[in-house]
Amino acid sequence: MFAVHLVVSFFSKLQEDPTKKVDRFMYAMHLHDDQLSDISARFQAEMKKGLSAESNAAAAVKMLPTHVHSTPDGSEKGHFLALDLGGSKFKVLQVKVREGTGVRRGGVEMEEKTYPIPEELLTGSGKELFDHVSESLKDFLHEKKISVEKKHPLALTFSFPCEQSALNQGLLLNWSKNFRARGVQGKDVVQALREAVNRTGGMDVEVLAMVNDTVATMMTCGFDDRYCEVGLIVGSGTNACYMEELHHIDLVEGDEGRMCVNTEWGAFGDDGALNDYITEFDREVDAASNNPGKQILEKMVSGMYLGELVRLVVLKMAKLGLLFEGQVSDALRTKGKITTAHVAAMEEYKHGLKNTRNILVDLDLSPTPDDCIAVQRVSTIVSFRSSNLVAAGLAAILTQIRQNRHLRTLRITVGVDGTVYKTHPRYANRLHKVVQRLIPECHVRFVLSDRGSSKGAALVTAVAQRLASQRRQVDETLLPLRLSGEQLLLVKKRMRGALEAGLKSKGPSAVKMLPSYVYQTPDGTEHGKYLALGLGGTNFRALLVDLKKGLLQNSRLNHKIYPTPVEIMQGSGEELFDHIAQCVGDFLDYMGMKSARLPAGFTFSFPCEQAGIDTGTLVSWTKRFKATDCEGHNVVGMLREAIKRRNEFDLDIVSVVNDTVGTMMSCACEDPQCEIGLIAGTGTNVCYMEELKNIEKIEQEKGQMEREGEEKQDDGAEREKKEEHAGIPKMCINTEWGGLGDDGFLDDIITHYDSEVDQNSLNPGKQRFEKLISGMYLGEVVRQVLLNLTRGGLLFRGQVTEALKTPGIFHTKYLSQIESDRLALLQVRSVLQQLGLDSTCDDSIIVKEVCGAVSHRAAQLCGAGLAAVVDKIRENRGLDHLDITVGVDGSLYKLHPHFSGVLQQTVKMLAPQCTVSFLPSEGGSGTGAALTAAVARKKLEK
Ligand code: 0WK
Ligand code: 0WK
Ligand code: BGC
Ligand code: BGC
Repeated sequence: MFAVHLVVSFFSKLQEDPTKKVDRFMYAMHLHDDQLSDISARFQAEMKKGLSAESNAAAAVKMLPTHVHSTPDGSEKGHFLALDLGGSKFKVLQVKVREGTGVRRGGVEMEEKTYPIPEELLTGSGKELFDHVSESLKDFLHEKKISVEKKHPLALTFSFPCEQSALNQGLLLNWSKNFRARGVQGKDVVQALREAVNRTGGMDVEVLAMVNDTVATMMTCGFDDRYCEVGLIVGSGTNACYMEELHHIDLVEGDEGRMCVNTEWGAFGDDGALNDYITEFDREVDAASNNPGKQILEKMVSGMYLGELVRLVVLKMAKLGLLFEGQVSDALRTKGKITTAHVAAMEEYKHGLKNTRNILVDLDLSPTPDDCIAVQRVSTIVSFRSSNLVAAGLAAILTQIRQNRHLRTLRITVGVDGTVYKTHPRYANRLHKVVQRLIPECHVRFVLSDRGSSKGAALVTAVAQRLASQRRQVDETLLPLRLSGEQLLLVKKRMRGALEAGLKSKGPSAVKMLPSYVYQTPDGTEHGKYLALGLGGTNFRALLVDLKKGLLQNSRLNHKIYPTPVEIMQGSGEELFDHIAQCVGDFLDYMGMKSARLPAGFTFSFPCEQAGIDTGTLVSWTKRFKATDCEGHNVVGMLREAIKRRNEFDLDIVSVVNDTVGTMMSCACEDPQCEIGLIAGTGTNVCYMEELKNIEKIEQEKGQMEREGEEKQDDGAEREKKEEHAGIPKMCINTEWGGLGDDGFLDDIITHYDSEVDQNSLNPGKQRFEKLISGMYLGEVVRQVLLNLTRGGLLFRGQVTEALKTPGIFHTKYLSQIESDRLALLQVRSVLQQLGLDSTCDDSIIVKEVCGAVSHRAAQLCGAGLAAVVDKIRENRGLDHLDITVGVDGSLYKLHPHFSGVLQQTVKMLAPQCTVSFLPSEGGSGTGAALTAAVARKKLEK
């Protein structure tokens, strides 16, 4: 060993350029571009590992979610206190953010004071450290004459790895750099700060946000440059953050938009990923550090370690006689004697060599000029490697962003801070050049954060405040739409009361309870060919049904749907029924059955007063219909006249039923337990089999009832009861529950959004319950809420566009689309785009929430109404428990992603003594109309 040393020193003396000697000695620290690209690729792989839920726990690079979703948009404003803890200086600041007007960005004023942190506090108890922080804060308030009465929002920049589940919370994973205070790791540092502030007392601050210094730096630079989506620190420590796609961050809920991720790249290599690039000097620095094995990349890059690296290299070369003729001083042997500031000084353009000489002399060495050149070269190589490694890391991040956005080229800005980057000569230029070389497809601008990161921290808080106040105002706006269990129970009670009232009086009752003259559900013996005609919410349907005893499933031969033009819906009654007759004529033509005088069942989805199964006097139009000269007229008569007028074919209209009744009948074929028909579509309504004796308003063969009742009194209780009710004469009642509230009974539930919708509807004051539930109105309720939020500046930047003012623009189908879980927010935005509504990510989150609140309420109210019906049937039959099936149809129930589920939950909650099954109708009410016609015919034949 000694011999080698001799040979080496002999040669060195001879002739060599000292830098060459150093380059050879430090060969391992020279990283060529292909090595840097390799490191970059490794780092990107580590990033993906950190982002994925499976591999995050084992990942060295933690990729910590920051809950910062957006960079500043200029609307931030407010006065904030800020603490900047963790860099080389601890600063307390006041930050005043003025709101920008239009495109002009607002302004930021800052007052700051740096407070030294005594060494012992860095390694003492965490409590004392945070007490020092909060006392410094109090001193700052005092010195800057900031009132201690007022509650001050505070932003904390905390430059250490923290696991955050919200903006104002963060568990310290591990200290780094020279911080080692006890009792903080694993704790919520925001809580620790709150407790210290309470201990200090005499000031009222609310810690609204805690951010990493990289995030704060990105936000600071993002205030003036909207391309800034990366934050970089090369200071006493090193780290970077960037805006990642939310759906790539497995550890955070939601797939929409982006979130800033704090990479904590300082730990890259802690799992050995950089072992082939780590030199003996790095191992020495790590071994002597206060966190061996941790922050491997940071120890190759950041200001806390560069000086030490240089010292160890110089020490080794001196020991090998390659410097100072082998002279080694105690100072040179002493840790920390060469600082990063020394390294920077040695590299200065003009005075670098002079500085190097002075520094070495201060280390009790007597360097030759070559020694100085050599040592300066050592510094260059050490800091060069540092900037190269940072460039490799940045290249990985920028590539990730470019790939996320499927771009060939990327224009982006990196916000930077940190003493090494700011003060180390040539460091910044080297970094820029290497980044450009490694990723030429990215146009990268570097912006220095001029006054530290606290502006950014304040902006994060301002954004958090804006989002928090937005959240509060949105909640307030939506509160009237959120119904409590008590309110739903109340609606159930009121519905029950209205059902009872409607059965009694023939007079005006909100819930009309219209007898349908359908006395029984099909018993499977129905047969024959029937024409089923259906005038529903939006279309007219013609259907040919061939009923084969009990076999419903393939009885539907053919059908055709004819859209009903609005001008027909709102024209004259004659035109409407002529239109219907024309459609029937077209259908019979199409079926080649014009000459067959088919028996027909007519489904008429509007309230009709019936005197028998084949007459129905329209009480009032609902939904989009307003044809004249129809209300108060027998719709079967009007259809017959229209057919006569057409004089092309003839029909034997045997029955007219409401679409709820038709739906019940068609489902009862499949499930005899089906005694309720529910429509949740353009309109809403329900019918059910009521006991004749309860339908007081219709004259009934008094005698008939008594007779049947008496006969049966002899066998056992419950089963008996069950059987008993089967024999009790019933009739299907078309409740027309859409009218609940027309008497003001829902005014405490109805919101001003609903009143707007009602006022703008074709039938103001009517169908109030329907207007809270059905598809024709939900979109309008949403539009009213969105208008309200936009006027409040909470949406679409407060711009109330023509589109938003257009009635009916928000078709209910859009609700179903927007609320479907499969639809990413981007697609919500494209739905809004189609409606001419330009929206941001935040906007579409709010729109989705409004749609959810409106449809959720609709389903709950529908559930409350149905709970009243099933409980009435249960009590009718004196049962403790009722099993019953509801036949259901309608686009809202069938197409909306959540409506049916919420409806069923609500019924279960409000009618616990009933087991209610829901049977979506396949055949639609058309088949039901045919069945009703068949039942009616059978009755006539008897
Ligand atoms: C200044 C920022 C601070 C950050 C520091 C990093 O205001 O948040 O921690 O830069 O650089 P350092 O002071 O460690 O060199
Ligand atoms: C299908 C039925 C029809 C009913 C309609 C209601 O066959 O009778 O009127 O559902 O749903 P909408 O078309 O109003 O969504
Ligand atoms: C910390 C990071 C911080 C970086 C720069 C590292 O030691 O782990 O959280 O961003 O230093 O200050
Ligand atoms: C009508 C009902 C119909 C319901 C569903 C309501 O507007 O008044 O008769 O059953 O819509 O279509």
